[in-house]
Amino acid sequence: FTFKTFFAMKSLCCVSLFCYVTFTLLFYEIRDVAGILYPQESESREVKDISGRWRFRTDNSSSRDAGFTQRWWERGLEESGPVIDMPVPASYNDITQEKNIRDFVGWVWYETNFFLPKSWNNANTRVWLRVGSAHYYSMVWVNGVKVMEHEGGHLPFESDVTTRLQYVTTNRVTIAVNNTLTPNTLPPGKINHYMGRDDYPEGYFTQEYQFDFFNYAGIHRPVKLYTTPLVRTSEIATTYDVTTDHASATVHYVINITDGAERRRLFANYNVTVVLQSANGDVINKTTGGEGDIIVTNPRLWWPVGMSEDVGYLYTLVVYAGVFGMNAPTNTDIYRLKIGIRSVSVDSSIKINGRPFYVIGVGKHEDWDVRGKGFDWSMVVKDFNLLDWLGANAFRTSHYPYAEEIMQMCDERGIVVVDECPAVGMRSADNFVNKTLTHHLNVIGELVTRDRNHPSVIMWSVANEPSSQLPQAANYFKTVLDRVRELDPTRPATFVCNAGYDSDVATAFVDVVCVNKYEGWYDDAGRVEVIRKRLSYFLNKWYEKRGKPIIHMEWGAGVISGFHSDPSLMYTEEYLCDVMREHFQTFDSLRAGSNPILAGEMIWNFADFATAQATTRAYGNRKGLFTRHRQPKSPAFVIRERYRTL
Ligand code: BDP
Repeated sequence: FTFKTFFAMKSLCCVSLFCYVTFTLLFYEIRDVAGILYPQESESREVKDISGRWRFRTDNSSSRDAGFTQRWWERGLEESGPVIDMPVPASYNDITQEKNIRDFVGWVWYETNFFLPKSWNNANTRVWLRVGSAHYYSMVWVNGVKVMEHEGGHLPFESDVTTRLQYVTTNRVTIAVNNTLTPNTLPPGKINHYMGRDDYPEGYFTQEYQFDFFNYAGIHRPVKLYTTPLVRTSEIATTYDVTTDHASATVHYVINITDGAERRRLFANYNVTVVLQSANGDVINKTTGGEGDIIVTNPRLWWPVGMSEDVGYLYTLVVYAGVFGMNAPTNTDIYRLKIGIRSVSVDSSIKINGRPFYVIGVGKHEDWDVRGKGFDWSMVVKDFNLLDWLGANAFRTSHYPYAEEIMQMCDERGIVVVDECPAVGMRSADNFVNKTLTHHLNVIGELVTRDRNHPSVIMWSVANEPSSQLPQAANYFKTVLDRVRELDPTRPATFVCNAGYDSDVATAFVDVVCVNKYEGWYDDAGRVEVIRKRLSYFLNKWYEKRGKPIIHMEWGAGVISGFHSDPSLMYTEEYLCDVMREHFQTFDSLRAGSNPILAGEMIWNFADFATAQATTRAYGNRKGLFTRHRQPKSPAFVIRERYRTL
């Protein structure tokens, strides 16, 4: 199945009224998902980052509801109890010396104050409050008035707070965040109560989850205020057609213009001009209207690392939106979207711009010491430098959507992304129910609308290691994968599977089979001599079953930096080097030849990361090529040698 762009399909179908109507409906459906453009400054927009040192308190009441019964949002947080300093963005868990805060489950309260420039106080300006992400359920008040609620971590949410703001005095924003995971959240979890147990302290409970990373919580990404004119560009969706000889490309775009009452699609009243600029600002082409095509002759295509000398080339789509008749510059909203022109397709292999692309990458985490999952430019740039050092061309946003700034860097640096939903640890039947499904579909809507314009994203992953052998998983994943393709018919979609090739029922609906298997670790621990044969058998079985290209998404072994042994032993640096060499033999035999079945390899993991405490985890998961402090273990050099050669 080739992923021709939806727009190409639409024009092909013009001759048939039926098809035209069908695809037009789909076309409009794209608009119905509220996407959030990344806040950026322009001649019409200002951004004010209010992250920094906030006031913070955990709600230690036994039912964790004191904040609500005592209405903590109505006054300064200091007036209702003690507060401590808490950085934003950061997970709160590792900031203090308190075990209670590290392992806290329930509502925590954040608060800060800010002044606004008087220039923002005018009839043509709307002010938005935007939280980059908070884990997991959030409620937000401005000056004591509730302005929004959001379910789910890892994705942004925002609200028009124009009418809630004050210009003569300071403003107060209060954010309550709850990290509780239930069978129907993504990721799922459950609370275990020890009621009636005389051998546990009274009221004792624990949060359990079945994913392998620490459940960091708090406000993880920046909190920003930004302005727009009353009439603004609220969404942009772009897709591309590239001719096979690369001589020409078409950028298809759909723009949502929203007025002060949040009405959409009123293009007749608005004046929309769209200009495509080269990276150095030259005008390539321009057009008008809320939807349309821009032709680019001799386009500079977006290429990932290793496929061209010209990596990560980005054009800028400048969108001017104003109201007819009052088109003075002050009334015109200006938004600049960076785009990369490229096509993605899947037949017997994954193709970028029609050429086969072999994934050499890593599984990652947003995980750093002290700040947990809190966004931090130093760590982000360091990680990109390490990816470059390794020669990797890809990573998966295992196991949740990463910060938008990370996605932007992937676009610029030509790093391909498999963009993943936070559906990890769906291991029990009560995770596959309608309540979860509804939330899953919402999350997908938010993820796709947030990330659809990133050229680096070449595939959506809707889950990691669900129990896809359960009968109900078939319909569940068919529904979820259909939804992704409905929202974005231009990219392949998958989930990452660790069910047996003989028992899985859901990979029938994926475009690329993505599997996790730890030969020499969870399977045949310590027996590197069987890896080659077993791995090859396993991957061939998958190919026999589905006949689709395969990415080996997770493989690896735990290594404690500084442990050595010859012959190698599990947990030593030498052991992972041995495991790697055996894997490479099999990978090479399956990615070459007349019928290559392997489309890529991603080692688990880029760096050591924090997990829940467990007897199998010695100070976190140690499968990193790098330590948690980003220093290379010797296997990192083996991967570097391979990736740089490939
Ligand atoms: C895989 C999971 C990943 C774990 C890894 C491991 O997808 O999240 O961290 O195993 O055990 O099953 O290291």
